[in-house]
Amino acid sequence: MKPFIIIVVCSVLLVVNGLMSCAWGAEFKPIATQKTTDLVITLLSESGQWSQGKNTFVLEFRRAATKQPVDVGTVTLTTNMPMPGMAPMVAGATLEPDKGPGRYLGTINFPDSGTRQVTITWDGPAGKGSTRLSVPVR
Ligand SMILES: [Cu+2]
Repeated sequence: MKPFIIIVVCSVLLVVNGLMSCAWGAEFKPIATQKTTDLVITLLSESGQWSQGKNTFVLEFRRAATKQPVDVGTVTLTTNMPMPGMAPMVAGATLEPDKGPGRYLGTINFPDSGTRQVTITWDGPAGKGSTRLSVPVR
């Protein structure tokens, strides 16, 4: 009887463990990485790219020297696409702090594809700064 109980307990533990890694382990792939003097800023999403329509993503700030997450306080992300003969197409992200320092959850909506000039700003314990990068929307 005892080995049977052990097998049952082990099976239950395996199943529970599997379920938890599914819920927590949603793998995020990098969309783009930007280095500043002392920060590494990474945009991530499940697909590893931005596409036309609504996107959810993660924005992560790490200390360049140690690769440790760093709390940067208030963060903004805006995008701009210059279009010939038209007003530039501007879209901003909604960002909220995620679990843990230096990690933000964002949503942004792109009406069309094309490369965006992305401006990220931060203002908080790690100082005040901004950076720009190009990110394609597919
Ligand atoms: Cu456009």
